[in-house]
Amino acid sequence: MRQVDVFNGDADGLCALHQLRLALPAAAELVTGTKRDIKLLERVKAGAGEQVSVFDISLDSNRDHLVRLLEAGASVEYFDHHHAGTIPQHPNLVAHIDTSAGVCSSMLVDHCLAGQHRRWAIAAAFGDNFFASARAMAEAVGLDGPQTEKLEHLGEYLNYNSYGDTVADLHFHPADLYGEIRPYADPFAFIAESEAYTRLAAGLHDDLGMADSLRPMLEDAHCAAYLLPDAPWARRVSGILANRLTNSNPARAHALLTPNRHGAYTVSVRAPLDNPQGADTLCLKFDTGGGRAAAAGINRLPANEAEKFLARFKEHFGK
Ligand SMILES: [Mn+2]
Repeated sequence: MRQVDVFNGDADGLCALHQLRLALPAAAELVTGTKRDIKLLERVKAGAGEQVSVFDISLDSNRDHLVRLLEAGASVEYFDHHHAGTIPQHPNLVAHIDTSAGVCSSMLVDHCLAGQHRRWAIAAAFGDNFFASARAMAEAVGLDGPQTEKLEHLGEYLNYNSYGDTVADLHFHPADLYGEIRPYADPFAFIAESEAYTRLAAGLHDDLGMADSLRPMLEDAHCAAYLLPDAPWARRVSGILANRLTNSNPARAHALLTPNRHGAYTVSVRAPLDNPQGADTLCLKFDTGGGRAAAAGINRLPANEAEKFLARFKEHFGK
């Protein structure tokens, strides 16, 4: 049977797919992109007797094409934790969707596989910045501190590779990065042996070094905003930088603005870790905004709306 695997190019998308294919191998066609390329189902053609598996992209953002595929007779299996809206009722759709805080797509696959490849789900939860979930799973499977820390780094590096304006900004096309992890059932073997792992670790280290000299354009006790330069390193590191700033200043909300190829800004917003609410409602006030309560973004903030955004950001999180 023809199989198409459609996945977000971040740690969660990769690890969700990887777990399922370790358990149920299939020679699949791959459809993926950068973290923000979420309208992936529009690229898929499939019909009767064909199977599409989808990992870690919002159903709501792909609804029309999901319905198109189902009506064409394809079977679709869907794993996701982003805003879904109403889930279409169709006999050919199996939806594993849970938008609860602290649940990522890889944890939904892990649940279906009864924990068969849980270490990859732990890395993914770290990648999505769900530290409490990741640590709880690590404890449950008896990993020690150093092992847990290795999976934390793995999740962060895989996630780091997904940020960019286009796949040209990334160290690896996410489909190629999946090819690198695919031979490894054991994430610790991937960490020890893979050159891809070493390259991502070095890349993140270099990009964070470049970010060291950044100073906030807005900063108080409740929020801070940074403007990044128009450079591939800045587009790659923005998401990781946002997570790191959030983890080291848990009472503060953060916003990062990075110039993109549309002459606009790509915006990453993180709600305070201590009260992870409201990032999505702020971003949804802007045309291309979306995301989750704790972490959201705006894909194309027109340059002339930057000031308006900063004012709204300050107002939204400033008390
Ligand atoms: Mn995710």
